Amino acid sequence: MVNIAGKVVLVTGASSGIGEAIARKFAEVGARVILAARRADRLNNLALELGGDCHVLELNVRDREAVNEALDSLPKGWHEVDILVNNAGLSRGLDKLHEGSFEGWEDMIDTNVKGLLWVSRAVLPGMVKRGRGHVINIGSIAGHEVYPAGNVYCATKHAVDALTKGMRLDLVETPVRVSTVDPGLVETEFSEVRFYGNSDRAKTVYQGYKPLEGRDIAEAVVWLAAQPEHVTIAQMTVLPTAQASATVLHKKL
Ligand code: NDP
Ligand code: 8X3
Repeated sequence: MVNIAGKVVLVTGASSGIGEAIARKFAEVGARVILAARRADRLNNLALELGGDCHVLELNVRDREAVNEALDSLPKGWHEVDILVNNAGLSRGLDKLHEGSFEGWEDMIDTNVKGLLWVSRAVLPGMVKRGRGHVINIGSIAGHEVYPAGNVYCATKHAVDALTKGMRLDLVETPVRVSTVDPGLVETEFSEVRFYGNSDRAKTVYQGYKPLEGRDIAEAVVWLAAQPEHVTIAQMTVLPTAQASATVLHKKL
């Protein structure tokens, strides 16, 4: 197994949900974690709580120039990212395509697809140069199936799946590993963001069954990163036991 202790791990979207849980888990096993997201206040609180070797990086992944500047400005000792977790992402709305919101579409495409590209493009050359690294993308069951009114969100997660496969092909001559972890329903702030702050509607998404928690995904991510260097877990789908597919969920209401 690879010893994760001392590795530099960059987690995007570390201010909430799955990303926060991933950052916590990596810190727990002794990694040096770069906590990246827009809400620096949350990141600072998390860094204080973790108390270990953390670096806070205020970052909007949608802003290509800001991504390059932020990564260039990492202090000495934090430049050499060993593990990149492309987790920052969101959904906006749940509407039929012909009734969809242009702004919501841009939020999703710019964050889930372009943001992942900007960060990966900034980090990967260093990994290739150093001859080591691991990119772990957080996709979704929505990257393998499409559900009604999921149109653009599902398209962005299908894009994450395609980009994961593309990266793996392009990096095959290097030791850099590329994986995707694709969750089903995880109780986070995801639905609150999707429904523009309507917390009553958001809560109903997770009622009547036991959803995943961020830490379930964090366990999978850290396990996968700890596999020996010659082992790439290419793709892992993690579902709540009550969920069989993107559209089949057993609820007891
Ligand atoms: P949360 O809303 O709890 O967390 C989303 C994170 O993404 C936040 O930390 C947020 O930070 C960050 N983020 C959003 N936009 C940006 C941006 N422009 N720049 C930097 N960071 C950004 O949701 P989840 O934890 O559930 O979502 C994490 C990932 O998991 C997403 O990619 C999502 O698609 C995926 N996923 C979620 C599932 C679920 O059921 N919850 C299932 C499958 C996949 P901030 O606002 O501070 O910038
Ligand atoms: C998030 C899970 O089913 O809401 O990717 O798309 S779902």
